[in-house]
This record gives sequence, structure tokens and C-alpha cells, in this order.
Amino acid sequence: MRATPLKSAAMRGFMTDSSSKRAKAQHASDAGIAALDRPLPSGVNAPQFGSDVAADALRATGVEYIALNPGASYRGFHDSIVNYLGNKQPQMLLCLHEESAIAIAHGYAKVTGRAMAAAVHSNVGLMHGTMAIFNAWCDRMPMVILGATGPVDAVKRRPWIDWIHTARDQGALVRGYTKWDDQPASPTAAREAILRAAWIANTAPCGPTYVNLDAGMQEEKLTEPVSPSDTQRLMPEVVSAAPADRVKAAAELLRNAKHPVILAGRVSRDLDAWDARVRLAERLNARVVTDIKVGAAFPTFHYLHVGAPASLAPTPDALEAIRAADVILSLDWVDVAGTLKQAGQPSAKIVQVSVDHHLHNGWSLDYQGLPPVDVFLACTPDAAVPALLAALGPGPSRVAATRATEFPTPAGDALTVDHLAAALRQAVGERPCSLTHVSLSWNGASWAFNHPLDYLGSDGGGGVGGGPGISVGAALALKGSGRLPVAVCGDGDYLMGVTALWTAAHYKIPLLLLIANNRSFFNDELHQERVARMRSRPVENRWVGQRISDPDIDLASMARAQGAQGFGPVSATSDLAPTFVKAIAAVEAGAVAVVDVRVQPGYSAAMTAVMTPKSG
Ligand SMILES: Cc1ncc(C[n+]2csc(CCOP(=O)(O)OP(=O)(O)O)c2C)c(N)n1
Ligand SMILES: [Mg+2]
Repeated sequence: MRATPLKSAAMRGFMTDSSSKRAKAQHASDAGIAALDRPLPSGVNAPQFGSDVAADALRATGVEYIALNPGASYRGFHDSIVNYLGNKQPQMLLCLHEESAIAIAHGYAKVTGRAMAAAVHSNVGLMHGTMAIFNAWCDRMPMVILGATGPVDAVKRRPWIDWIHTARDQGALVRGYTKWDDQPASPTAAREAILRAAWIANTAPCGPTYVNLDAGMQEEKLTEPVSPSDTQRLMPEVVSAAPADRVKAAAELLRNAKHPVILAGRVSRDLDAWDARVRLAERLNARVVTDIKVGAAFPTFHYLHVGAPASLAPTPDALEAIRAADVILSLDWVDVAGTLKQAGQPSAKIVQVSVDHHLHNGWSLDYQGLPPVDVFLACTPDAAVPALLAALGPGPSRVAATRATEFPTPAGDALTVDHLAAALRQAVGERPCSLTHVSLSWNGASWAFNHPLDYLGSDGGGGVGGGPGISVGAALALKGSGRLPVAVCGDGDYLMGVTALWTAAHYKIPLLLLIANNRSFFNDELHQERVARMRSRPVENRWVGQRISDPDIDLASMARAQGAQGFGPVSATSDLAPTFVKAIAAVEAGAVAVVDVRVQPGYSAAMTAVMTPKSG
């Protein structure tokens, strides 16, 4: 699918009447990101330096933005974006840390399915960005990362600084978790490298790519005009499809199944594909399991959806359905082997739909265990589902049973994440809203997903600190759509990634960010509890080296200090909904709003059971 964000099929159904009114109001009150950071005209309209050619190539890929933190290693390229391209297509988004530059590109891709660019300074900038690159890699999200090195030609290096910022084979830093990297030696080679990087990043399975621009090459004056290039033909659309006989074999298995189960995993944000998945499940009368690690894949209160989207293991009722299945259809489920293990190795036939094997490598083991498969469809789920529907043909019409939308009832008076979710539901009301991130403490049962953009999935690689940046990037892509972007971040996550908020404030990207603030790296308290139990040592000590208190950090002030609106800390359940209402009003007026919610340490029962099993 080749489409520009907000115009693509992915966005069909994006706007409701009320959301489009809100979007228009928002646009009327702000001139848009394009009006910001305008450079003086430079009068340059033909490429003069190596980096001008690279900048032209980046524009040809169609990326809208380049999130960056600056550095001398790419001062030539920086100048080309500002003074040659006029800071548009792509426009720079200044970030305070490379990790947030990459995370912003990650969040943007989660919404649009398309790469945006990020630029990072030589080795040190790339080192700062690595965890976020790993997150995007594990999440199979496209992005084009431009990096740089001090001059490869030692004669051109300035003493000391260019030597410390030149490393041999810089791409080796990220090669284990990027799809492709290159260090082109000439402007024409740089052009080709950038086009290839965009093409590879945007081709399923998607992922980050890295192009390292030699400072010497960037600053080299062109001695002759660069030959023209048919850029679009160098990035051909790659259409994914499974062979007809494999589709037929899968359809036969599924048609004859008595208890089929669909594991709905890595799928796109496309609404047509969403509708097709629902039709397939209904045609097969298949139970559907979803996963909070990835974006919304199926209506969670559809009568065929079982359990709630979960992370470390499917909920007990979902595991029961998997155990009872005779045929399992995995739509690029993140960890088929692990899920089968958790279900006790059921004997069901397995149909696997995935192209993920194309990027499995020897460094990162994020590919998970090797699952047993009876029929393999080597294509994307979006391509497989319509093909399966066609092969199945019309089926018996079923009376759709209904399943009530029921959320967990928050227990007790002490404020928990379930109280936060209940108050958020109340404050959000009927607004279309995208959960851009959820905390580890979030209970997957507390939100209804009815549209592919209702939830965008996790950080991918479990790298804490990704939540704020990913949410800013998602909010950037959602800006003007009428959808309210809402992030729920743990306090540890927020504190590691908080400076991403400045980018949102500066570029006027509305976002609501709620902090599930348990004043702890609580996940690891549970790990210490488990170790203490296994060793018969005091579990009471689990908090030592984990609690973020004494002094408590004023999280709302950290937002205010960067130009966002800060609310809280909120400690009383009765204050939650009124505070959220105020924060949402601020976001609808164009602000970034952060609410510090003091929650009791604790995870959902399902998550706690997986993390601290009675047996260990
Ligand atoms: C970069 C990084 N550092 C450390 C960890 C280990 N870790 C996993 S969860 C977690 C705690 C996160 O704290 P917070 O975001 O406040 O969530 P909570 O568990 O308290 O709900 C930590 C430190 C990690 N996954 N990533
Ligand atoms: Mg915490």
C-alpha cells in the first residue's frame, strides 16, 4: 500500500462528524507545523554540494519530517535541509535527545504505516538513539535514519574532535536491529542509498534502515551536474501474496475446523483490513485472541473476541480457547511458539501468516521460538485475509451473539490504574481517541478497541523510556484528524523519555499524557519479590533500589517547564475525572497536557499471576 498519511486507506473512517468539526476548529486556531521554524530564503535552487544531493533524495522518498538532534558530523546535510530545501518536505523536528528523535519516528510510523526520517550525530548521537532503534525494530516499524561520521578521509579530519567522532563501520552499532545500512562514498551513491533505505524500510516486514553520510562527502562541492534519476522507479511497490495452492490448503483446514482460533497479531492500521478480519472470524466462527504488545487488531468486545488483550501471556480464558482449538490461524502473532508453550503445547494444526522470517538475523533473538506450522502463508495478514475469504466462499449466515462491553470495576478507595482508566473513559466520552501507549500496569480489559487506530501497541522492544517519544510521534501523525491522542506512561517510562514533550510543545502537537505514577520501577519490585520467594528471603524488601520517592518528583512541573500544561499530582479518585476533563479541554485547544496520577503500586491480576507465579 503506497499512500500518504492522512489520505491513505488506513485513515478511512478516521473522521466522525464531531471529530471532523473538532479537527477544523483545531486547524483554524493554528497555522500548522509548516509555519514554524521558517528559514530566510537562501536563493539556492540547484544542488551545489554532496549533501544537497542527499537532501534531494530524502525529499524524493516522500518523508514529511526529519526528527533530529544536531551535530557537526552532519552540518553539511543540516545546511542542505535548511538552505537548499527551505526546511520543508522534510521539515526538521528538533528533539532534545536522539532517543526521542527515533521514538517520534517510531510513533509516527505506528499511525501511518510509513517511514519518517530521523537524523543523529556521528557515533555518539547514534549511541544515544540505539535503544529506540531497537524498539522500532522489534515493533517492525519503518524509519529512515540518517547518520554521519567525521571525514572518512583522514587528511580532511580536524584534530581531535573529528577523530573521536569517526568510527570504522559505524553501522555495526545498529546492524543487529536494522534492516539495512550503508555508508555511501559519493553524492550519487548517497542518493541511491537513501532511496534504497526508504524502499527497504517501507517494505514488509518493515523496520529501521540507517545511512551514514561521510562528512567529507557531504561538504564536497559538486564539480559537475548530478545525472537525473527516476526516483519513483527505484522504490517499486512490493505487493505481498501467498501462492494459491497454499491459500487453498489453509482454507480447507479452516473450513473443516470445529474450534478454530485466530491469533490476531501484527496487522496494519487499515480499516478495510480490519473489516475483512471481522468477516473472516465470523465466516469461520473462530474465537479471536489479541495482544496488547501490538496495535488493535480486532474489536475487543466482538462476541468472538476472547479474553482481553494481554502482554506476557494470553488471559486464562484465551489460553483455554487455544487449548481447545483444532486449527489455529496466526496472523503474524508475535510469539506463536511461546503462546503454544503457555497453552501446554496443544495439538491444533497451525496456519502461520507472516513474512517476518525475512528479517531474522544472528544478533537479535526477538524472532522468538520456532513454531510448528502445517500451512505457511508467506505474506502479510492484510493480503492473506481477503485471499482466505475468497477461497472459503460464502458460508452459513450466523446470528451474531452480542457481548456486553464490560470493564473491570475498580476495587477499594485507594487510587489504582483501574480507577484511572474508569475516569478516563468517563472524561473521554464518545470522542474518537487513540491510545498511543499504555503503562505496564495498564489492564487490557479496561478499554474497548473498535477501530485499528484505537490502540497503537507497545514500545516493541521493552525499552523503558519509549512511551513519551512514541506518543509524540503518534500525536504528530494524528494531528488534525480529530482523534484525541492519549498516552498512559509509567513514571519510570515518563522520567526516561520526558524531554520528548518539548518537541510536542514547540511544534504545537496536541497530546494528553497520563502518568500512572506508582513512584517506583514497580515491574522490578515484582521480580525482587519472586526472587525473595524462591530464596525464602523477606519479600518486604522488594522496594529497595526500586522506589522513586524521597524526594517525590514533581512530574507535572517537568511538563510545565517544557511548555506543556501540567496537572496534579492527583491522589483522590474523585479528582480524577474532573482533572482529565480540564486536561482534555487543554489538548483540544492545542496544548500538550500531562496529568500526574498517584496510583497504588500494583499490576492487573493476570499480569501479577504471570510475573509472580505461586510455584516460584
Ligand atoms: C531501558 C530499560 N531499562 C530498564 C528496564 C527494566 N525495566 C522493565 S520495566 C521497568 C520499570 C518501569 O517503571 P515504570 O515505567 O514506572 O512502570 P511500572 O512498572 O512502575 O508500572 C524497568 C526498570 C527496561 N526494560 N528498559
Ligand atoms: Mg512506576
